[in-house]
Amino acid sequence: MLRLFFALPCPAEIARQIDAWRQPQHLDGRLVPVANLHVTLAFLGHLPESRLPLLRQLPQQLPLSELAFDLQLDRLDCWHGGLLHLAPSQLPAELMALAGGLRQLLDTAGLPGDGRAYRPHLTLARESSRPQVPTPLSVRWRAEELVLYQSEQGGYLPLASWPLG
Ligand code: 2AM
Repeated sequence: MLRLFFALPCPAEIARQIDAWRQPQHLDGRLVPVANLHVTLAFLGHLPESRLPLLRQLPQQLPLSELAFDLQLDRLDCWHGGLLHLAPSQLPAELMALAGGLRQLLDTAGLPGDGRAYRPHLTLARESSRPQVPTPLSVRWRAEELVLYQSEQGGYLPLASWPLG
C-alpha cells in the first residue's frame, strides 16, 4: 500500500524564504523539512500500487492549461493539535477548481475522501505553538505544477507531475 496525495510543490526559492523566516522564530514542535513544503490538493490515504495507472491518468481530465494561478499565502495560523501553517486569505478560483475537480474525479473513480471541506494550507510545523510575536510572513508564487506524491518515512517522492497553464 502507498500513502498518496496530490499537491502543489513549494518552489525551492520560496521554501528558502519560508525557512529564513522560520529559523529566528524559535518554533517548538516538529518543523516540516524545507524540501517537503507543499500545499495538498487532495489526500488519498493508503492505496494499493495497482491504483497508480488510474491516478496517473486522472488529472488529464481537468482543463490544466487554464489552471495556472498566483498563490499568495498570507495568513499564519495554528489549528487544533498544533498544526502551524500558512493559508491564503483569498482563495484563488483556480485552486478551488483544481482541488474540487480532483475530488470529483476521485469520487467517480470510487476513491472518496473523508467528506471534510477543503482548507488549503502549507504546514510549517506540527505539534507546535503559534509564535509569541510572529514576524509577518507572506509568500507568493505562480502555481505551475501539479504533483502526485508518495509519502514515505523521511520524505515525499514525486511519482508524476503535470504542468499547469
Ligand atoms: P497536513 O500537513 O495538514 O497534515 C501528506 O501527509 C499531506 O497530506 C500533508 O499535506 C497532510 O496535511 C495531508 N494529509 C494527511 N492526512 C490527511 C487527511 N486525513 N485529510 C487531508 N489531508 C491529509
